[in-house]
Amino acid sequence: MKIAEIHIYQHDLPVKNGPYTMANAQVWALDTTLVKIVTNTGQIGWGETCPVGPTYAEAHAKGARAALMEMAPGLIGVECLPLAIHRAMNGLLNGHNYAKAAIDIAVHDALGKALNMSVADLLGGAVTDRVPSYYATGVGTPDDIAKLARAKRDEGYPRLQIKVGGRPVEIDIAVLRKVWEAVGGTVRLAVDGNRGWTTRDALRVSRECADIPFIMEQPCNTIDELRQIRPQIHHGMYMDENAVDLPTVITATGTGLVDGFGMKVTRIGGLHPMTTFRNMCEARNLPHTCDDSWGGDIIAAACTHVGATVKPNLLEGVWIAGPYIEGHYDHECGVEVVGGHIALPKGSGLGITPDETLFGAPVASF
Ligand code: 0XW
Ligand code: MG
Repeated sequence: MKIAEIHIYQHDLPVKNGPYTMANAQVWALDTTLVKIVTNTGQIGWGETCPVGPTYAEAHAKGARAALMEMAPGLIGVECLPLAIHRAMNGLLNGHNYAKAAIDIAVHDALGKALNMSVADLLGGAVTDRVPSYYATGVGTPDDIAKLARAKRDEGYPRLQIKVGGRPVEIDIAVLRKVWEAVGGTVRLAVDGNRGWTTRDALRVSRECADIPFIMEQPCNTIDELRQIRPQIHHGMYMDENAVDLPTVITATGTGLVDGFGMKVTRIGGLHPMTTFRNMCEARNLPHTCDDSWGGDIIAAACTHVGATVKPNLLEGVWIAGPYIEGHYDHECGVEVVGGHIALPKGSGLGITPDETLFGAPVASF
């Protein structure tokens, strides 16, 4: 089964009650990119990539489409198999994992549908049909975030991620104290600086909140800064934005730099490298999330399928943008968080049939 056609679409996803605020980004609406592949046997597969604005990661929506257009002509005729497609993509373009991920997801969807297997089973086998999610607050005031934390805990989320950074660190400390007062001990906590703290800020938070058992996610901007604070902090530390590829993950796990990861399926290049990442984490007993930066039902399904294959005690949760956006691509089987958990889509491939009319005409076809 070979790739015969590639179609690229652009679609806007408005943020519910926007903006969504992080240390380095404020987003009102997201520009997502969808990929439809058609094989020489007529099998269709869908992929997606959706950077959360242009400042969160080294990625942006127009860059994703440009990279896809650069690769697409050279992918026609390539076997619709994950390893073959990654080798072909790497031979056509260096880097740009987040664009390659859209093709990778579409290939897994088409392959699963052709074999009548779910993507989770293609990736090694689902160990559950319902994965835990986590709720990520925006950056907000102590009272607002404590109230939100209580509401989301009550909704059934087993884990909360509190966003901090991009403002005086005293406010972040006040938020963490208030959240602990509100939900302490009843839900797992991550504190995500999204690269926004200096090493000075991170050390101060860890010292002044030593009694609060949270993990620190991507507190500072660079790997060198993480290395610098690592021996001095009282909290476990996870890498998110810096984990841009498998070589970086190999070094981070091999040198004991971090205690786990916030991992994005598109940042690492799609489900094929995500499976290698999952296996490396299992070999080193490191917990991680299965997320993406943003996106609709296709990305949400991809994250849920790989999340369902993770050893349960190592799965920190599957984050999807569903609770923050209106509507679904698949009006019947859209991926949703219910009671803080996500049901694994049923059926073959991703288990999602997007309503193509939502996306309009392709911006490019090959
Ligand atoms: C909470 N997320 C998974 C979604 C936002 O895009 C940011 C991200 C993170 O953990 O940094
Ligand atoms: Mg993060």
